[in-house]
Amino acid sequence: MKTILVTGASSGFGKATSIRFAQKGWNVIAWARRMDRMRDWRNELSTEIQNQVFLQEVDVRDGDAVTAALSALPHNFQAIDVLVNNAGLAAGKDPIHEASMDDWERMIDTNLKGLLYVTRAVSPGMVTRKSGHIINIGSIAGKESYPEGNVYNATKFGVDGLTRSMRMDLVPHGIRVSQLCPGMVDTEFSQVRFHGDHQKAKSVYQHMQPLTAEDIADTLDYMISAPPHVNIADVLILPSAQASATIVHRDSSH
Ligand code: NDP
Ligand code: 8X3
Repeated sequence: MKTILVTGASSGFGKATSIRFAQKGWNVIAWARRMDRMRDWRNELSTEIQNQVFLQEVDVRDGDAVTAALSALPHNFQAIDVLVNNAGLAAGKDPIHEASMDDWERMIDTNLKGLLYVTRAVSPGMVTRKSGHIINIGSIAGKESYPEGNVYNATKFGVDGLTRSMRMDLVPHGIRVSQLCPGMVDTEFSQVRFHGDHQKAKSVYQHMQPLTAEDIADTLDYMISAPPHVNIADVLILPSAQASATIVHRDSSH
């Protein structure tokens, strides 16, 4: 049985991907800070599938907690075949001269340092086993900057650069490293970005059809299911109404 570790599994892409792989018969290790949210979706699975899902309360910004969580895995969850580095956020959307430094710290600590801590802890086992697949969740924000994207852009450009270098480091060890870069997807992302301002969050997707978390789970499934000699290295996925980070066709019929 294969094992996947998904970070940021309490919501959005991470939740949809964890459910998808549990339903496909994989062992799923699901990490997030909100255990109640992960228990909620696990409880909705059939009893048999529930046993394939191992939940752990982990803040990826805490390197010691990451290492401790891996050490606490039951024997049958220890050989991780696939790591999806998904935990992340945008905090704020403000011009550089006005933005909050607390927001900056949260984004840098989660999107970059958290991804690094998890990768550093999981990849040695993959090297020993000479197999594995690491998928980093980047963003269109890591391909193009946009006004007021500043530090979020910087973290996702960082993920893009890291993905390429990680691929070089791990290619001799039979490990695939890929990146999935979505455009607009309707999850809790915008609520988090706008600090719980539901109106602002809603306006992001007004009069257009965004992607769903299930669209992202589909794409991850496709990337992970490719034959072992195929590495789908870098995917940019956009809603059909989005042409770039800043060009979105809005139509009042939506
Ligand atoms: P959600 O806000 O719905 O989910 C984010 C997940 O990340 C939650 O499960 C949250 O769990 C987890 N998370 C945040 N901080 C931490 C932390 N310190 N430790 C552990 N887990 C954490 O957003 P999405 O599903 O949309 O976002 C997932 C990823 O996709 C992010 O990296 C985001 O940047 C990226 N992305 C999103 C896009 C979008 O339009 N939605 C587009 C492109 C990329 P908890 O709070 O319980 O810890
Ligand atoms: C999330 C998509 O365009 O808000 O990464 O940066 S965007």
